[in-house]
Amino acid sequence: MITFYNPMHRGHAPAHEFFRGERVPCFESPARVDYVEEALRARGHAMVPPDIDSGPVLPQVHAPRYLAFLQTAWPQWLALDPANSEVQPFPSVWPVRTLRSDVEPENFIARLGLYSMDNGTPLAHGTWDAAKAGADAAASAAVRVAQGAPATFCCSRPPGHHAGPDFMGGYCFLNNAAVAAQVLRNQGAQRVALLDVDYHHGNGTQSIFYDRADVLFVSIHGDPRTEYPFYLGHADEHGEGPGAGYNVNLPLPAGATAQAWFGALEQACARIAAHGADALVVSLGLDAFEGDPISRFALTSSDFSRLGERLAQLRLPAVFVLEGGYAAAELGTNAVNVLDGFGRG
Ligand code: OKP
Ligand code: ZN
Repeated sequence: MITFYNPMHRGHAPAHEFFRGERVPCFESPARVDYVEEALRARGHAMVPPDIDSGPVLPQVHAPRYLAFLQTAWPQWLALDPANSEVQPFPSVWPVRTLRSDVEPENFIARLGLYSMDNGTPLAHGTWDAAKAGADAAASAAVRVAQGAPATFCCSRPPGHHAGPDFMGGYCFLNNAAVAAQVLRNQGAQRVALLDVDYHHGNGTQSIFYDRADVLFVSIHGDPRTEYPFYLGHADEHGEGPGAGYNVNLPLPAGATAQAWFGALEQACARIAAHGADALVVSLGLDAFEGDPISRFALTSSDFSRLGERLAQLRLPAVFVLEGGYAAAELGTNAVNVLDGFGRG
């Protein structure tokens, strides 16, 4: 399977995040993608750099003022104090309910809060370049499928599915899967199905397409009553306006078995088949793995092969986009098991 990698990902390497009130090393590390690249190489998958600029597509899925902030955030942070090159900025105040988000504050940390859903998404000097190259890789993977490739893979970090129309969050900055779906639409697909199998609900992707019927969003994830992102991902979120009926959430309780997970996958596949899509985008998080350090599902490495085989039965051209998965040493095996299962199926 042709794979577009992100040549800039290593520049996004923040040192720590907050976890239970303490600073801990980032779970979302450059090593993750190293393991995936190693498995791709070992199993004979071609890897090429992105060849499409996502610049024209980004404003179709993100607000211009968010893109403007994100692109210049690090230089603005340094302009406050050159010593900030060694300091990670974190938001500390957010415009929840009753507070105004239409006026951009001048204060940098206040703007960072305006454009963030959590304090768990650290920025580093290379964040914009890494996120932009990742979006380019997603756009490239989608164009290749639009041109007739049966399937492509976007091997990139940071992930994207928590990034909403105008905010970052959950280690995500630009929504790569949304970029891929939008590119498929721009290239002539009338209907696209977007399946998110990451353990965490893809709140950003859901919100980007919530009022649209052309992109069906289906997600299998840990119940947000107990799992991140907590404030979205419930089963009663069906879409709105023209998008009513085109959003499907299949939350499962933390601790759900692989059997329950594959039951939800059958429901997802039935809805996707009914959509009459021209193409499929898969937000491929591998954190439903039994060994994931921050998630609580129980898929084994061979279950990921079964997932790929089942998705192949949809008989749709597919763009796979890497999302989460924090058992880094097993991430390559698990990701490529899905891709090879799809290739066999
Ligand atoms: C991203 B993806 C908070 C730690 C929790 C949220 C998990 C983000 C998962 N300080 N971080 O969907 O794999
Ligand atoms: Zn996740």
